[in-house]
Amino acid sequence: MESDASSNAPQEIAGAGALPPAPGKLKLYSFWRSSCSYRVRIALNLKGLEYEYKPVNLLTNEQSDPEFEKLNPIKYVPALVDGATVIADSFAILLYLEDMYPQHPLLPQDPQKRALNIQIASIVGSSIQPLQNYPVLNFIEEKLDSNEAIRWIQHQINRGFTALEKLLKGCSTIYATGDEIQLADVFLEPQIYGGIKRFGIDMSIYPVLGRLHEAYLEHPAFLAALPEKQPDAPS
Ligand SMILES: N[C@@H](CCC(=O)N[C@@H](CS)C(=O)NCC(=O)O)C(=O)O
Repeated sequence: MESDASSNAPQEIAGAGALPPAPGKLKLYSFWRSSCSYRVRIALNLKGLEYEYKPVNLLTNEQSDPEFEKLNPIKYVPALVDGATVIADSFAILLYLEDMYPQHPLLPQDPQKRALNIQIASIVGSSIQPLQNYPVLNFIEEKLDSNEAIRWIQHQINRGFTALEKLLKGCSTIYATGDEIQLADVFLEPQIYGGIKRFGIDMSIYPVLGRLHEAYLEHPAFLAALPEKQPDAPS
């Protein structure tokens, strides 16, 4: 990990807020292939916010670097530093960005639509992604083998995608909950993209999700956030 976390992370860091404001460019601690980091990159792009990319290599365990642990005690990417404010966890970061930088709102005012956005975000963020995270995979690989690990992930993703497809049945808008990109989309695309590219998920059985995926791949905010376009992606 590039180590300027210490200079940007005051000693009392304990989460968002509290510290005196210090102007500065946003810094995103990210790993190119991390779907949680990908969510935040999309939102930063949508909101037109410039940021400095701080790579954290999960394959060499840089998330366990004590300097990074000061930013996120649970040792996951992403983490965002905004002046003296440090926030980790993609959901918390997205809500913070929504409050601080309201341009291109991600959460609709309409209560039903807002709840649907949060439900979709939650399915991806709580009921799919944590089940495919490295500690889970490594555990299954160690106890069983890598084939079982991939079968486990595919099962969990298919279970989640089946629910999402039902939830979005009849969706006729450009994006998941309307003709503007909203929170649901920011969660959906990194999960769909990783499902296809890393875990070989067959999207032909998810026509709505498949159509949304194509729409996302035409949007500049999503294109610029693609894993392979990040500075730490292998060339
Ligand atoms: N709820 C957290 C989850 C973060 C998370 O699981 N990050 C993964 C990458 S997508 C990670 O850092 N994994 C490293 C590890 O498991 O050691 C969020 O949304 O930010």
